[in-house]
Amino acid sequence: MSKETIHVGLIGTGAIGGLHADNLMRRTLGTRVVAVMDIDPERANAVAAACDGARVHADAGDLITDPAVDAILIASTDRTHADFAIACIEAGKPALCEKPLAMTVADAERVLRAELTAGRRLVQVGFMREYDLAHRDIYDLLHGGVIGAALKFRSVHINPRFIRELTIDSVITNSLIHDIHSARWIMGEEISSAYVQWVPTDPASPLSARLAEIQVTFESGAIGSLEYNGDSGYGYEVTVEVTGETGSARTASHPSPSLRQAGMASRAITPSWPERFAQAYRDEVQAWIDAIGNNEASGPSVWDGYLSLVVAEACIRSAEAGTPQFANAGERPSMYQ
Ligand code: ISE
Repeated sequence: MSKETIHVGLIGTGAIGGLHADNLMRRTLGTRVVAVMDIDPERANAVAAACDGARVHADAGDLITDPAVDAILIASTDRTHADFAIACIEAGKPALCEKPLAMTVADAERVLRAELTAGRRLVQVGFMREYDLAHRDIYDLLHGGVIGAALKFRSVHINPRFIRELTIDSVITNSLIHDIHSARWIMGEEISSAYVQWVPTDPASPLSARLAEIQVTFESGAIGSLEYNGDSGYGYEVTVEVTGETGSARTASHPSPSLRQAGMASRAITPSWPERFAQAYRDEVQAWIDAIGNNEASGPSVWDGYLSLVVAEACIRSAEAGTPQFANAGERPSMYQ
């Protein structure tokens, strides 16, 4: 699409939708938001006003097919992502779909089939950690051969405090889905099995999850652990470490400077994900817009979104069974090589 300015329609104007709108309007070259939709009209109107009077649609389908809209950013509630992604594919319009791509493998397969039928990649999935410099450093060290073959992957994902109580299933599909993708992306190979353990937020609600850990094995025989804390009470941190044959690489999880004062050494810890990944979100949407302008696909694909759900469902089965469960990646279609 060789256009000066890519006109984006935004579905979902909550926390992440509002952040994307602000980035698209104020920090991204070659684009503007021309239409928004949200089930909360007040929220939609407020974001539309902040987007120089973008059109407000009451229906997502109308926004997707609006001739003034070139591309769609899907930031609505998780359970709506698959249907909206399919609608964008059927409209022949590129989309950036926030994670997760779907809530189930079956729904992710519907998106995959729609894109394979379309014969071209149209949907990028919002695994923004691929644009985080700390994560890219780990990727570059491993794939540059600096630490030898990878033997172990470890991620630690710490949320400050969740108001809404999350079950182990929703922690897996909403939060740990990031770590599942990071593990596949950085290790460059598929996860073959997963074993889930967790600590309930409330012993009276055994499916509630305050802490969780997924132990994984990779196709090469490497191992991994994906650790989650949903209620740290102190801040937000994401750390990744890869141990290789000749060394290990760990992200500097505190990008802030070290402060020494009054006999103490301290570092500020980001309060939550918008602050920790502020630059990654900007780079993610700039890469998406640039790719659209060059008629290319970029970033995490529908195949990545589908495989993250394949692993997530193996995790959910493991949580139910209390045993390790296999994740079968299947044959990668040539369109995603
Ligand atoms: C949230 O939806 C995000 O995507 C954040 O990146 C993640 O850290 C958080 O756990 C999720 O709830």
